[in-house]
Amino acid sequence: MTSLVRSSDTPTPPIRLVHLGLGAFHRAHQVWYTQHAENNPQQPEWGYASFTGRSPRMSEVLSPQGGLYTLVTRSEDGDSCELISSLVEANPAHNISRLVELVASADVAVLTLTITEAGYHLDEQGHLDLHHPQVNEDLADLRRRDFSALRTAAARIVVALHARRQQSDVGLAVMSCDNISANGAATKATVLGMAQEWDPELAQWISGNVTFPSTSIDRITPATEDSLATVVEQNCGYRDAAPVVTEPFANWIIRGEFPVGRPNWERAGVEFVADIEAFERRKLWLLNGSHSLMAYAGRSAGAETVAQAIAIPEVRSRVEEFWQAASTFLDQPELAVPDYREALIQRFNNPRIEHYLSQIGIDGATKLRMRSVPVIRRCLEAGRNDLIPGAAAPIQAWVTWLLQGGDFQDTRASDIDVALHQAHPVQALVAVLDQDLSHNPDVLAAVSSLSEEK
Ligand code: CS2
Repeated sequence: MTSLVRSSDTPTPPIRLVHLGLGAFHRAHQVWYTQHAENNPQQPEWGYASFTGRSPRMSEVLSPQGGLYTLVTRSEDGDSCELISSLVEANPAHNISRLVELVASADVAVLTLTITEAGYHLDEQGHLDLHHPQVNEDLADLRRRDFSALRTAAARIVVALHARRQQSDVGLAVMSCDNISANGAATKATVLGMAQEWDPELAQWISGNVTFPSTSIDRITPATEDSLATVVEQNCGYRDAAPVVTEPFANWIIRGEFPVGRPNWERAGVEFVADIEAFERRKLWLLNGSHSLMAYAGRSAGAETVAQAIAIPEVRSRVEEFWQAASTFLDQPELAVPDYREALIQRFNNPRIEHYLSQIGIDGATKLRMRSVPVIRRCLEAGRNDLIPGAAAPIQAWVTWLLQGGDFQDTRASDIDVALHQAHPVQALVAVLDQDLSHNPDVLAAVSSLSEEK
């Protein structure tokens, strides 16, 4: 059987988009949307050069295929396969000189990011965390002008923008596609925070030339399993070393400016809106919040996947309780929350998407701060303390999981470890998420209700 390679017949667009965080989600979402946005698929105009996260594996596997891969869209009824060709270069994260070279070019119009919630290194106030060791190490490297081993996305972007200013002196859109509320503002905070510390003049140039659009992004995309290659072989008759599986549903909402152009993403169904916050909250709270809740409550009840978790009546009713609290603060009619909730249940129920709870459970300390803490805050502001048990359900499930000795993979693992060994671990764990809430008796009661203090 032949292997997948990019031949001279394959439409190959010029590189005009750069991405940090080349994982399955990027390939099922931004690259797929970009391919579908082309006016003439035979002469595509927008190609992606993307950089991996920490592991270089994806660039090793995709490079021999010239960036080509198969997207398998998996519905309850079956699979459909599509060859994606809009990714034209797959680089390892450590190839910083290539990143700088690409971003310095005026041909590149947009830099997109999926660097995970923890990759922004923001503190509770939403500023760049200057106490974080990696931020400090990067600042030291920037000051001695050694750019070869920069660790944080912020420092890499700042160095690339520095080169763009020198070489092209034209603007750029830097657009987060991570599950963070106000992700445009978060990106601006991390990039400008780093630039300000290193080179205030560059920070000023960035403020005047670079935009940070906000997005709400959605497509459930589990980690690829080995068996997917066989599905592709059977359906397409070639061997693909890097296929991706995703659900039929896809959504992308954007607010912001693109100073030097962008693909015609509307053509592929992207919505451009003037006000994005409510849409962001709907997605982050209802989908991601309940995902995190299931990641811990589901595993405590013996489930391994989302479909298994939502089928357990106690887990489902905790999800409904959380949604009830969150929906109270999502009352604009255009959000159509009842329909959205119903559609979520169907998406979660898709038995052919094996979305592992352990994958969703990674980095809970950062995710819950964005998915559950804001709902609790809304309850407190509105004096609706009766809703706190629902709003805090994801945190309660996380605390219970940790106190039961459940495993965890978290960039804040050392903070969690310290909290678990305190005299009052429940309170200490809540403090890992939010100091203020850890002093609130209603929140502590809600979080402790089923978890046992050691
Ligand atoms: C999930 C998300 O892993 C997680 O934290 O909640 O990746 C989720 O599947 C996507 O945001 C869906 O769009």
